[in-house]
Amino acid sequence: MNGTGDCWTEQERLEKVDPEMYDLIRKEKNRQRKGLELIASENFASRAVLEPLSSCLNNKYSEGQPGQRYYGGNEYIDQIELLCQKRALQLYGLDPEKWGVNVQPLSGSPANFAVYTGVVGPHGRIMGLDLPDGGHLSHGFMTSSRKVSATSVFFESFPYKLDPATGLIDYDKLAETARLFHPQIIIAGISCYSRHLDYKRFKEIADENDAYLLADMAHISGLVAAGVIPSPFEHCDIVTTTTHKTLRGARSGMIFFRKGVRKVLKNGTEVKYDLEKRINEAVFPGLQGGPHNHQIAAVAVALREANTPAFKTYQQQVLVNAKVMSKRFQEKGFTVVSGGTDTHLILVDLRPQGLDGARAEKVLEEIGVACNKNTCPGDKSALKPSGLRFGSPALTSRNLKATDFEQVVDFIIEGINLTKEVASSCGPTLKEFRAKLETDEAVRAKIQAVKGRVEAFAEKFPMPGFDEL
Ligand code: DSN
Repeated sequence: MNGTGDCWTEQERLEKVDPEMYDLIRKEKNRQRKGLELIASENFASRAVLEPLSSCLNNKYSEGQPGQRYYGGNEYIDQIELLCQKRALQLYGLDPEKWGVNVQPLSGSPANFAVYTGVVGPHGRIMGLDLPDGGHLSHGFMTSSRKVSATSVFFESFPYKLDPATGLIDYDKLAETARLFHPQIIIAGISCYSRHLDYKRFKEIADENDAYLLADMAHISGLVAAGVIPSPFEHCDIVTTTTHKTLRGARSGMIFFRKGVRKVLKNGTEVKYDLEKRINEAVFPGLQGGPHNHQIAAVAVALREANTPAFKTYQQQVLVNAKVMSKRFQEKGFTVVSGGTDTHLILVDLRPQGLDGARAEKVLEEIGVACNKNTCPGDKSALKPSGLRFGSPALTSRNLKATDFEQVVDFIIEGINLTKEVASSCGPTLKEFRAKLETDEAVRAKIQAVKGRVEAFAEKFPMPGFDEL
C-alpha cells in the first residue's frame, strides 16, 4: 500500500522493478532493527508519518505560497501546507497574530541559510556556538585556515564558546565579544550540548546589540513541543528547526518568525517586525524551488502526533533514559561532559580513558551500536574528536525503558574496553588500529560475540513504521 491507500500489483513493486535497490533498503532496515540506534539526531518515524513520503504528493510542483502559486493544480497542496502551518503554530502554542511559520525549508541547514539571507543579507554578522564546542556547521563554522560552512563564506561569523572547566556556555564572554563584533543575529542553538539554554540571557545580549535572537531548536523541538524543557519562543525573534529529530517527523525544516511590534523607541514610536516577507522570499524564490509537498504532509502528520498525551509521555521517557545513561556511565567511572544532561543527549569524554572518539565509534559500529564521535570542550581540532555523543530518542521510540538503557550502556562499555584492548596492541595510527580490528582473528571473535548479544537484545523491541522483513 502507498500513502493514498492504492495497492500495487506484484509487477509494480520495487522488489520486481529494481531488486538491487530493494535489497539495499532491506539490508538497511535490518541494520536499523538489529542495532542500537544512539545517534542523538536520529529517530524512528511512525508508519503514518512515512506514508505521505511515498504518495502522489511527490509529483507536484507548487512554487510560491498557498494561494499564490506559480503552477496550477494546487488546490489540495494549498490545504496541506496550510494545515501543516496551522498545526506547527498550535503545537508550540503560538498566536497566529504574533507568529508565522514557513514549512518549506528542505531541512535545518537550508532553513538557517534562508534566515541569514533574508534577515541580514550578504556579509551580515552572525554569532553561533563554535562547532567544536557543540554548535552546528550552519551557525557560521570556520577554522583558522578554512571557511568550512557556506554560512561563514557568505556571512561574517564569530563564535562564542564553552567554559572548558565546566562544559557550559560562557555567557559573560559571549556578551563581551558581542559588544566588539556587533552581531545582527545571535544563534541560540546546538548540535551537541546537553544543558538547557538560557534564552533570557541570550535575549539580553541580543537586545544590547540590537541583534535578532534566533533559536535553532532542531535537536530539542520534540522536547519543547511536549513542554518538558524550556521553550525558546518566549524570548526569541526567530526559531528554526528540523522535523525529524526529537520531533520524530519526516526529514524537513521549519522557520518560525515573529510578527507585530518588535520594540517601542524612547519617543514612543513602535518599530514593527518585518521578518515575514524577508524570510518567505529568502526560502522561495531566493534559495529553493518547489517545496517538497510529500515531506510537508508527513511533517503535518508528525505535528498532529506530537500534540497528544502519548507524545508527552514519550518525551518524558526520553529525558529519563538520557539521565539513566549519564548516571550509568558516571557510576562506571566515565566522564560525562558538564556532569550530566538536561536533554536527550550526553557527551562522554574519552580522554581520561586514553582514547579518542574515532576508534571507539568504529568498534561500536562493529558491535551494532550506532553513535558518533564528537569534540569535547578544549579539543583543538574538529578532525580528532575526543568524545562520543549518545542520544536516547530513537531507542525510546522502540520502547526501551530505564533498565534497558542501563544494559545499552553496558554494551557500549564492552565496546570501549575492546577499543582499549585493540589500541594497546597495535601501532599509534588510526590505519594500524583499523587493520588490527579488521584482521586479528581473536579480536574478530570477540566483536562477533558482543554483536550477537546486541542483536538478540535489540530484536526484542518493536520497530515503529516498518513492515516485517
Ligand atoms: N547532523 C545533525 C546532528 O547530528 O546533530 C545536525 O544537522
